[in-house]
Amino acid sequence: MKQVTLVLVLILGVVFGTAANKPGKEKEVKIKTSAQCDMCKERIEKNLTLSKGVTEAILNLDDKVVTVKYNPKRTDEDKLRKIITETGYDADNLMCVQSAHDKLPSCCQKDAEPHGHKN
Ligand SMILES: [Cu+2]
Repeated sequence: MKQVTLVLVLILGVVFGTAANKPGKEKEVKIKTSAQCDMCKERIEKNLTLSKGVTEAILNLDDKVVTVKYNPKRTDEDKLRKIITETGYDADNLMCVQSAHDKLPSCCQKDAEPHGHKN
């Protein structure tokens, strides 16, 4: 009986272990930002793409939502949001890092009039 249990545990371990280790298991997250224009879009996408574990970042200026594809083993949603706030933008309910925000061109700051982008 003991042996049967042991074998079962081993089989379960192999099954779950393989499922968890599937290569290329990418995750996707949508994060709302305070981007204003194409320069913001580029800035945010670049900083995200250059960070560890991110394979793709695409910001949609219509709804200011950036869609990030990432490797969950190398990064996580909180880190991604932190990168955005450190770039000077809000990320979901996280406020931007004020000093980073103040360094942005005035047209990119949050109180700027909407500009440069046509729907
Ligand atoms: Cu901008």
